[in-house]
Amino acid sequence: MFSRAIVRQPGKSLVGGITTSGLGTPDYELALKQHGQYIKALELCGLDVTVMSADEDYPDGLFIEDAALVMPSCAISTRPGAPARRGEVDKVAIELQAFYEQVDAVEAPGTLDAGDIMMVGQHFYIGLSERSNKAGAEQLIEILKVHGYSGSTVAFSEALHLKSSVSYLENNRLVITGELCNKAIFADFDRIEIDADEAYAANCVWINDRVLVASGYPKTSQLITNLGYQVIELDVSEFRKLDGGLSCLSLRF
Ligand code: CIR
Repeated sequence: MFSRAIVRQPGKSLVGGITTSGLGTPDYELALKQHGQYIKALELCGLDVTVMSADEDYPDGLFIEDAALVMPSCAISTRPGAPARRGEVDKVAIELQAFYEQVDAVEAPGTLDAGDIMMVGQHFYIGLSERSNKAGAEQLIEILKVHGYSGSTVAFSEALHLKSSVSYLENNRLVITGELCNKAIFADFDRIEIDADEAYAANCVWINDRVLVASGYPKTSQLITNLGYQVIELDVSEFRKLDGGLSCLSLRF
């Protein structure tokens, strides 16, 4: 169960965020509104939400998930793969110091975006992507071991982050799409496979037996509802324009 979340407000500079989507420039006012609805959904799931103010120097700073890995007993600052995002981690680490005695950190030459890290109980799957390299994953695994956790790597190429294409719903269940469906490392999970036309919705978020799902993906929403979860649909159109999804918008612990 999670009890807390940290989010970071979008700044006006989000219009200059990194993107490959080709979906156009995000609308700041609409992004703020969608972000507010996201916070309300986290609260509905029972979380105490800390809202960090926007930092205009970092257009992608609202995608706070990438800046740190948080779990019950420790927190780890990442070293984002995109140089323009590297400075995001400092203020997030300061915020985390309110909740953790110590915040560990991934260092150069390692790079790691926490959107590439999926927690399954005591084990962490770490995506090797354009953003997260082997050195970053190896450092993370060493830090995790100290805290009693384990980690393994998964190479992929089709998506920005590992969790763009796979989400853990607890109970040994994965929502999964694309090339990850064929990875042996995920073969023993019960898998909800998402068709290519709804691939974006594979990034969903389990929080205390509710699941946040992007609105506009009815097949995915129905599949997850059929398994007994309470689905909360949220419009994240403005974040999608920057290749971001639901999980990227918060740290949950
Ligand atoms: C980026 O390219 O870094 C941002 N525009 C999107 C980050 C999305 N984060 C995530 O999937 N965890």
